Amino acid sequence: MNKAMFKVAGVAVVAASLALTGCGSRADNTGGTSGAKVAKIGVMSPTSGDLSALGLGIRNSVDLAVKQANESNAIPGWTLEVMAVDDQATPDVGKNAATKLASDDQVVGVVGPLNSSVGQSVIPVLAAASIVEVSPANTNPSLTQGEDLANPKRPYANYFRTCTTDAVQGPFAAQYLLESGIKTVATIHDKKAYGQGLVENFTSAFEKGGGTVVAAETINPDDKDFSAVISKVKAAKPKAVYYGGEYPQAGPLSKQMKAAGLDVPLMGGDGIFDPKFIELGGSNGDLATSVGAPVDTLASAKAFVDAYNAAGYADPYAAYGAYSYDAANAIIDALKVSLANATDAKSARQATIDAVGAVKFDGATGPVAFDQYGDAVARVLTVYKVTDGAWAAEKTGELK
Ligand code: ABU
Repeated sequence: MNKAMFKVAGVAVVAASLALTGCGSRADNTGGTSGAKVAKIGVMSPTSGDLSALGLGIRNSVDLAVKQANESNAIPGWTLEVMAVDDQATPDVGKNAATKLASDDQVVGVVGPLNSSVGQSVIPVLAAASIVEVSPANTNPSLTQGEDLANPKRPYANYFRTCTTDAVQGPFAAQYLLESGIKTVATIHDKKAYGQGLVENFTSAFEKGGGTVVAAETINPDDKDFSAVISKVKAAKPKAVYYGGEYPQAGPLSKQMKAAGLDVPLMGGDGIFDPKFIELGGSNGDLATSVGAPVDTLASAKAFVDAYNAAGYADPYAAYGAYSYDAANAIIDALKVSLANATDAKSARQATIDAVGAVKFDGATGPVAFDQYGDAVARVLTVYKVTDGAWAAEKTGELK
């Protein structure tokens, strides 16, 4: 990383202090104002392990938003710092990292995590400390609406997200396949909160639309050999396989499917939308949905993309960078209100939760605001297809 210095402060916890760029004499080495009070925005994502391609983009994008806020003196009298923690895509590690964030009195908000299963263990910890949390990537609907989606009830008032949910993403994929003439699919998921929930949402919409799920199988997230499940699925003769999970399993699964003679597209959700999917075995014709419109084509995201590239981060912003940048800016917008008359960061935590609920601005991904559950009001998705060895956008829109 070029412009941010990350200091190890524990096994899975990294404190980030932002490098100074062009702030003149009033700025100290965090990019903020000398002598100002400090408030920290935590960012939790997997920055090590096989999901780090997504997690590093989340971390860097929050770093960028905070750096820009300091440079513009967005909150007079306050300097913002980033406290980045690595959850390793693991619920227990995330829970410990959340405890570390909550025990730092200067932490007033957290962006993250990536994984819905990590969110399940992190949200209660941050809720107990009255710390606002805005995820750019958790798509499991139960996190905001509870387990009974027919009777939605918000479980935690401190939790928001800038991405849409699998209650939209699963049906969007089902609609795409049905409209493409694919009426029979097999489903496979990894038994995690995201994968299972995505397949459930896909299945009900696919069947409602007249499709048939001819096989429904599961794998374990640490499996490497999928031959047993592939032979069961192949016998059911599906025209596509819909996979709920992430790219570290989906890439090899696609490769092994084709090698076993099951030469049909694998389709997944945002968890497989990364170049790593293709590196790991995904091939031409495979499909993914992901949240939002393609960032590189969005006029609203141009300033973010230009600033991210200019900052020289070593890793791409990836699938959730723009959503992370918007999540951080939602918290920063709220801090303009909650820190205005605060004597210290901790005393502003509850006011920050309240203020995030009221934010409304044009972000990199489009309009940013939250509904009564803490869900994003924006519900745009894109279908991507692997074409000539790279992801290419096929269709962008909202669920009809
Ligand atoms: N939304 C895709 C990957 C993250 C999750 O578990 O929700």
